[in-house]
Amino acid sequence: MAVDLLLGLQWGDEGKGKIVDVLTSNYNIIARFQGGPNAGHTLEFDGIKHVLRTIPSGIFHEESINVIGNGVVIDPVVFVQELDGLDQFKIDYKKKLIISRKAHIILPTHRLLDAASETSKGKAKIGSTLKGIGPTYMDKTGRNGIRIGDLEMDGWKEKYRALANKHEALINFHDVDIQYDLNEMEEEFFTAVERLKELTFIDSEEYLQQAQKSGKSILAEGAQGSLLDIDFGTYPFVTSSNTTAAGACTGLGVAPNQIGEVYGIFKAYTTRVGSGPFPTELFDEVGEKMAKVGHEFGAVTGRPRRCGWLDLVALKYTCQVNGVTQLMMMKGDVLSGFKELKVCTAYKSNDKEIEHLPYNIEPENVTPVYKSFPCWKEDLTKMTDPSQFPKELNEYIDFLEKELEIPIKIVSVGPDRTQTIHR
Ligand code: 2SA
Ligand code: MG
Repeated sequence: MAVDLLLGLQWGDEGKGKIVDVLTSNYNIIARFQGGPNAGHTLEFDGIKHVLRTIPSGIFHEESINVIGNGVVIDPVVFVQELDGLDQFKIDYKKKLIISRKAHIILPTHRLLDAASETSKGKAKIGSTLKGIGPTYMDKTGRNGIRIGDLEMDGWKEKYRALANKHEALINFHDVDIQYDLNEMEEEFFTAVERLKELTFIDSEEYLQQAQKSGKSILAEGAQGSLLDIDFGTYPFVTSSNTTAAGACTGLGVAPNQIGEVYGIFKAYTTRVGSGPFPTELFDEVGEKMAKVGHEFGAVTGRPRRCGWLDLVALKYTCQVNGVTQLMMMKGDVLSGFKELKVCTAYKSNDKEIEHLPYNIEPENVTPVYKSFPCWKEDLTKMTDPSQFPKELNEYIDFLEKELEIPIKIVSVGPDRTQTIHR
């Protein structure tokens, strides 16, 4: 059976956690392939809200196996906090959570390096979540990293010490004032590692190939969004992994011809946390209303998210890079009662209208060109069927489908599992 993918098409926080949770009953295995505890996947059901960071969003389902693939970076300290969270709900994660030996480990000094690097950049900072993501992937590509499989071998602590010492020298090199107690951080880290070692480590590429052969269905769960992709995102204001479809191949060991459906998730408007260009960003009360009604705050850091209109130029680009086959529109309910809606259909750049995403989308190079729509007034949150959709919402959906040439199969009308409408 093919491996289906679920990806965010904007700058993250599109609602991937919720949709994986909704789709999980169709899949035997849910696998994460990139990113790490910088992700915050929010799931809501039975009146409780859960935020997952490294653990795949299938963990709450009785039957599904959850795989953390080789492309993921794991912070044992955060991971154990996540396990503690699951303990409260009596989730038997020892049975349904498995980790690739090839996944890299975030060390305490990676977190410090992240902070030192960001502080030294001053105003030019990336707006990192400070979880040590960038430095860990740097050590991966620099061939210095420590992997989950190392924990099963003798001598990994020496390797750890050598790397941590090097990191300390690098932190000093940044010459910034960060306060920390490394001994305390290491104690917490080594304790967490012991707990992590109670879980099952596997060669996940082999596991997933065998699972496919035996007819198991697999859903790969993306983290962050396509515009944060290290190659195709708004570099350098991106994360350090490939968040696009290709990342699932390298992050799980799945071949390109084994990919089936590519589900692309987008919000009916756009949000972004952290720094970097955002052509359709709103700085007025309309943007404030989106943030307020949509509860647009970072699931991990609590940072307020920047809000703006839907950017179709960017969305077309990410649909293309990912080969999206089905779309899911989230948070249309947030826009109910807005005076009007706008969609950016092109950019004005050097006095020309362009419809592709150019290299530079900083404000000095592009100005959005908008098409306006009347907005729906009805509360969507109680709706259960597309036949109840107001005319204006249908018009909005039809327009987007026509422009993107991909069907919108799910419309989400609220955070809860049940507030999901299939078309
Ligand atoms: P990093 O930490 O090095 O990956 O940060 C680099 C950029 O990537 C952005 N980024 C994110 N954007 C949206 N959501 C993310 N996850 C959390 C959430 C974020 C939070 O789901 O709410 O709680 O603040 C996420 N992770 C990374 C980040 O803002 C930088 O622009
Ligand atoms: Mg999130």
